Amino acid sequence: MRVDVVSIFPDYLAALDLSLVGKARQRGLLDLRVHDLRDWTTDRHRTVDDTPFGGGAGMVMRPDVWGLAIDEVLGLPDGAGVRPGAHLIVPTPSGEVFTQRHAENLASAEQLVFACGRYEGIDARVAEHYRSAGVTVHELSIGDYVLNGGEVASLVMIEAVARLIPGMVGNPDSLVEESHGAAGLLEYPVYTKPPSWAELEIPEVLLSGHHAKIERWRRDRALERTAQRRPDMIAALDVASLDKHDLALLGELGWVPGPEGLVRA
Ligand code: 6GU
Repeated sequence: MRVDVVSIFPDYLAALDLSLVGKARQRGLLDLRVHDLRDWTTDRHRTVDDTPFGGGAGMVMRPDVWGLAIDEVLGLPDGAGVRPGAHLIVPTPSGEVFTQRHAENLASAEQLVFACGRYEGIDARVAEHYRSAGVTVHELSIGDYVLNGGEVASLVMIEAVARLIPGMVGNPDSLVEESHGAAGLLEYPVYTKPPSWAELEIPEVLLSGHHAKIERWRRDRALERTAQRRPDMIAALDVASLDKHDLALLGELGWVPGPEGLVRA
């Protein structure tokens, strides 16, 4: 996969040399290039922003500079045309919320281009223009809080996508049961050695070697934890995916089947 990140603070992306993403780059699974937006400015001051039309606080990033940058990283000036597998991602707190489903879909893309805005954001014509040109454009937020720019959000999204590229994670089983996977539940609590620590013991069942009981215990803890921390995820469960034990436990926790999924009793 090819990933391009365009930013006025390219040093922010240095963390992508580390850990799993860094290894994927070394192994050639990921061709990741970080660019300085100011390389596409044409004036002496290397200006990337200006005041907003209509007035108001802050500065807006200029579409002309962004257009030159994005055309070049997409390979458009060569006349090659838009790669069908190219996605333009514009991190913005006013975007759709990025989820594991976005990460899964983006993991099979040929190219991802991250356009990191600062200040009050990028002139809205940039997303509109590339959409019209046939590029798949995603305006994405990483959650309901405000960051100073798209760089950290891009780091988050690149890590979430890169670990799903085939051959990236050492043991693909570790992708199966994790939180926000297909089951729609948070992950159960996990334990390792030593078996006694700070006067806290490991739940007996995990030492029993009884695989069916362990599996049931873990599912119960996942259900309880999800009901406690993420009731929105319980409401979104497919009732048909729940067995009678699940439904009994959820009933004790105050959730009952309604006409469109589980509702609070
Ligand atoms: Cl993608 N950008 C900024 N600036 N703030 C955010 C965000 C993105 N997602 C959440 N907050």
